[in-house]
Amino acid sequence: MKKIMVIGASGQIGTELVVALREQFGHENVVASDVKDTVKEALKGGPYEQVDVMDNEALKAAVNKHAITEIYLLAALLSGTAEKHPEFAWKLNMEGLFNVLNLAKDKVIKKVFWPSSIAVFGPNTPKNNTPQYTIMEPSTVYGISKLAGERWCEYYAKQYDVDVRSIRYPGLISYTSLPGGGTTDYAVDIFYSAKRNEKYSCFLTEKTALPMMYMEDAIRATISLMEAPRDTIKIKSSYNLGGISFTPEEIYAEIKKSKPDFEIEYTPDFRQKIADSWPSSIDDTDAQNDWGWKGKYNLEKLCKIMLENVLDTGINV
Ligand code: AKB
Repeated sequence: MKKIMVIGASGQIGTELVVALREQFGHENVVASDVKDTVKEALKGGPYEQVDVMDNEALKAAVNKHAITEIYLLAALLSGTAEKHPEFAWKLNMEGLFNVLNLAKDKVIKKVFWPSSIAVFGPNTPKNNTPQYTIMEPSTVYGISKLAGERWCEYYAKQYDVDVRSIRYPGLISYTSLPGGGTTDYAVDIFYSAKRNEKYSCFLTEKTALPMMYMEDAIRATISLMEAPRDTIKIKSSYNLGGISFTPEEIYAEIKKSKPDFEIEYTPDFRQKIADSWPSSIDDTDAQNDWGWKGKYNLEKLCKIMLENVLDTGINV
């Protein structure tokens, strides 16, 4: 019997993932969990546990209470925030992972999903169509924690036979829940300004191309990877996932087709350096070949849905 726990359920990915998993596997079989004591409206359709993933005993108690078999671990500090709080970012991103991997090593749970990121790449990585295996050398705290996490995932898979699966997410774009503290967040923020008819002040330059993905694609990729037969998952560290690649100038031009008066200015801040160290586009051939990955959303489709659905008040749920 599958019993899933999503840790970091109140975040941008977690909120939509919980909803999608509950639809697929039954509301009672998906426990949303977060460090927050207030439960978001979108998460109220099933069980909720307030847990700090760094508190190993509390985590174990919640896992035992619900007889959890699979954990999706999404609690993490993203790139921008991690630069401001490097030690805490390292602690949260690594301790949480160890606590969950050890539950799988001890056979308390059967399967783990852990998100990596395009942040594992660095300034010396080939920028275009970045391959699965290449120079890494991340230059951000977040990227360093993600690359270390990937190495540990592979180690636990090979040494302890842990079934851990991972994706290197590009920037994720959605309207139900806001991202927090990432470098790719501009591609979400811009829609709220467009909706409010406000000029958008972009913290990256107009020519900064980054890999991005609409959330529905990311959720589908995540669940497909977790549901794929174990022997098809050849990469135990983390799979490249490409999505679509665009610049602030390109997304602005696409939004302007529906909002001709929309204005933008470019005021790059500390996140420009982070973005400059990341790939512009990603080669995800391995994900396509191993577990049949195929994205559905292009920039035009993504902009249409975002403009139709973002609320000018900010968060939708
Ligand atoms: C960030 O910008 O930090 C994240 C990511 C690419 O992992 N969205």
